[in-house]
This record gives sequence, structure tokens and C-alpha cells, in this order.
Amino acid sequence: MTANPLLAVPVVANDQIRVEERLRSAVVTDDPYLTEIAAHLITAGGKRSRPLFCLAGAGADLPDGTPASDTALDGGVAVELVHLGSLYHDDVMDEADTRRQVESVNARWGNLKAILAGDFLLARASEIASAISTEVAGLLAHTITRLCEGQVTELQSLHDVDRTEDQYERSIAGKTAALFAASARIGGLIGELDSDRIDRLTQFGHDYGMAFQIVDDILDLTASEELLGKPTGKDLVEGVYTLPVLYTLETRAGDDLRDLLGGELDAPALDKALSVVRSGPGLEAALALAKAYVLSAEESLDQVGDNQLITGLRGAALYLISSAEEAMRG
Ligand code: GRG
Repeated sequence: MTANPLLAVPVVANDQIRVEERLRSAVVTDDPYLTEIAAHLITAGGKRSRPLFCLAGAGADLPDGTPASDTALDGGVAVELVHLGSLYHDDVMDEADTRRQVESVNARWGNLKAILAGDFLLARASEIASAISTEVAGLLAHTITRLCEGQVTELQSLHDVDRTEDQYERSIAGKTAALFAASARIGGLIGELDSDRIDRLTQFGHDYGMAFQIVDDILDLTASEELLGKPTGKDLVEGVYTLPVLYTLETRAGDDLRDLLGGELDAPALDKALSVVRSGPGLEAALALAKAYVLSAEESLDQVGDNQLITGLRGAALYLISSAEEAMRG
């Protein structure tokens, strides 16, 4: 996926530069070696969706064009650092070679340093969150718990052709949606919105995160290696059977797919599995669920506000669907 539609909001582009500056200073230590490892994926880029959700939540009541407060920027930095820490650890687990189009931290410095640098990023996130408020610190800590739970749920279902839709949804709610929900909620808390609107922002983040992960899973099966920055069908090879695959397994073509899955997948078997999934109704059915989450996400924003930031959040949700439709058209 490419640009974040929130960046089309004039003030956000400038605030994003301020987030970048703070992110880089957040990982500076007395040890230049640790600083270099911790800054590696920050320098590499990324869409910064989670900090932008925090800025949008914090600015929901502000007139258009108001720059973000320092506290809102810190909230954005804290959630991005948690995201980064999880990516460092995830790449160790997956033995990934690349991330954000550059060499992964584990590939460049080895697993031990990648794990420690990931821990360092989580610790810095916690320090920054605790300077904002006890509530934000507690929420971020709980979110890290949810990420771990989601990831463990996924690991428990590896290569399991009987993985259920419910198991899939529980996993992505933890590993992906929880941090989007927390990002928007932390924004609402910093912006001192009333509790009803903070809950609505949280629901938005959750629903957006569910749709985001379903779309990410659709793209893994449909988009080119060039667009993804990783091989097409990587999830299938790793034994992560995502929603389009689970839906396909329930159809008539499911028996063919079941014969191919459940263990190691060589290149010809992967091609065959991708072709079975692409020619069946599983992708469309998964897209329909993503659309339902986007609709629910949009509804949650109805009473949150209507300034440019909140309109940007709506755009971000709708953009998920158009990117999936584009990849599915081929
Ligand atoms: C130590 C916090 C912590 C977690 C341990 C490894 C793990 C448990 C969880 C992994 C969670 C994970 C990697 C979920 C996938 C999230 C995801 C969809 C990442 C891609 O997000 P983008 O597209 O990436 O926003 P950019 O690069 O744009 O930031």
C-alpha cells in the first residue's frame, strides 16, 4: 500500500515532519552502535499510519490548520515505536531478509541484536507514554500484551487447514487492530475528548485495523512481488492460512487446496495453490468482510467530528478497499 490519504491534509504533512524529528531523537543513546540499529527502520520509511491516527484523534476538536501539540506528537512517537519493536521481533520470527524495502535488522546485525534493539524500542515507547499520563502508559502496555497474544494465536494455527474464521479474527484483532485502536484512543485522550467520543475513536481504530489486516492478507495472495516488497504468497509458504484461504477451503475447490496445504510448499505447489484461491470466491468473500469493517469504522466517526483530520481518517479507511480492489483486478 502506498501513501496515506491523511497526508493530503495540509497541516498533517508538516506535523509528520515533526513526528520524524522526534522519532529519530527518541532512539538516540550514548552508544552510537545501538542508536544505529534502533534507527535503521525509522530511516527506511513506513507509512506512519499509527502516529497519524493519534494526531487525528488529538486534533478532532481543533479548527482546521491547527498544528499538533507536543503531547500529541509524543503519543504518535510512542505508538510508532511499539509498531517498530514488533516489526523487529516479527522479522526475527519470520527470518525475514527485507523490511520497508531495505535489509531487515536481523539480516544485517543478527537475531540477538535485533531482539535487543526491539526491546529497546518498546522500552523507549513506555518511557515516552509514561511522561504523557499513567492512563496512556497503561493502555500502551496492555496493547503490547494484545500484540503478543495475537501473534501466539497465529503461531498456534500454523499449517492448520482447519483453522477457523474465529481463530483468524482473534489473531488479527490482537496482532494488528489493537495498536490501531490504541493509537486513535491515545489521540482522543490527549485531545481530552469526552469518553463517548474516545470510545468511538477506539472502535474506529479497531475496525480499521481489522480491515487493514484482511486487505494485507488479500494483497499477499494477489499483488506482485514488486508491489509487496516480498514474494507473493509468503503467508501460504509460512503456513499462515488467512481469511481468503480459509473461505476457499470451505468451497468445492477446497479439497484441491487442502491436498496442497498442511506442510511445506514448493514453488509449483505454491503456484497451484495461488491459482486455486484466485479462481474461487474466497478473495471476494474476504473483501466483503473488509468492506463491512470499513463501513463500521466510518459509522464510528459520525459523532466524533468533521474537520479535515476526521475526514482524512475516513479517506484512509476507504483507501484500504480501493487498494484491495486494484490488486484483485490484477
Ligand atoms: C514485542 C510488541 C511486541 C510484539 C511481539 C512479533 C509480535 C509479538 C507481533 C507482530 C505483530 C505484527 C508484525 C503484526 C503485523 C502488523 C502489520 C500489518 C504491519 C505492517 O504495517 P504497515 O503496513 O507497515 O503499517 P509500515 O512499514 O508502513 O509501518
